[in-house]
Amino acid sequence: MVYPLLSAARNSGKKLLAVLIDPDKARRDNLGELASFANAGLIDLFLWGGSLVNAPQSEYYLKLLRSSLDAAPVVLFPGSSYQLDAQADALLLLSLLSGRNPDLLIGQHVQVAAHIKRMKLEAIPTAYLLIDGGKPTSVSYMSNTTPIPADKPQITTATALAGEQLGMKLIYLDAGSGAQNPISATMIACVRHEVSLPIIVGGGIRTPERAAQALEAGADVIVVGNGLEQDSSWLPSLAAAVRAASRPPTETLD
Ligand code: 1GP
Repeated sequence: MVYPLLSAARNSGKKLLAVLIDPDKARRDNLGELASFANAGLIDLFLWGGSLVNAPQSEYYLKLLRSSLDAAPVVLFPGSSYQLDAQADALLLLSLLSGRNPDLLIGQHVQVAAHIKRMKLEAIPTAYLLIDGGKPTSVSYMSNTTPIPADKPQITTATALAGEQLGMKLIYLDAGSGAQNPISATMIACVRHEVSLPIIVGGGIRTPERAAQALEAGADVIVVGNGLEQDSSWLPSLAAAVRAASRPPTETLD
C-alpha cells in the first residue's frame, strides 16, 4: 500500500522525493540510473505517466523499472484512463478540480471504475489542481482547462479545501511539466494552512533550492520530472535538500 507512506510522511514531517517518468520519453540507461538512486534510498517513489502514452512501450519500460527496483513504489499518474497498468503499486485517481471539464472530474472515472476494481489497484483519490506556471503546458492544452492564476492562492486554497471536504485523500498542486515558474511558496503555505491532507507539489522544480522552498512552505512530497530526464547527476543534491527539509522524528504535529 502506498497511501500509508504518504500519510506517515505527513504526520511525521518526513519529506519525500518523487520522480516522474514519462514513458514516452523513457530511456533504458536513465531508468537504470534512477533505479540505482532509488535502491540507495535517494528516491522515495516514482510517478509514471504523461500526456501521450504508447501503451506497449509504457508496459515494457514499467516492467523494466520494476525489475530493477528493490522497494520504491511506482504510482500511476495517468494522462488519461487508457494509462492503467496492473504492474504499478497504486494509481493517483485524479480529479482535475481546478478545471470545469466534466470528463476529467468524473466522466473517465465512471468508464474505468469496474476495471480498476478488477485490477485490484490501490486507487488514491487525488484533488489535482493545475496552477499557471508561466507558459501553456501539455496538461492545460490536453485537458482543455484553464489553470488557476499563480497569484490567486485563495482560489487554490478554496479548491483544495473543497477536495478535502469531498473526501479526497491527497492534494496535488501542479504547475505542469516543464513549467517556467514553480508554484510559489506563498500559495503552498496558504493551502498547507487550511488543509490537513498530504500535499504533492510539482512542475518546474529544476534545482535543489526550488525543492527546498516548496517543502519548507508545506509540501510533503515534491515531484521532479523534466529536470532529471536528460541529466540525473544532480539527484544526490536534490535528495539531500529533501532530507534536510524533513522535520526531526522527535518533533510531533500540534
Ligand atoms: C508534472 O509535476 C510534474 O506533472 C513534474 O513537472 O517535469 O516540470 O518536473 P516537471
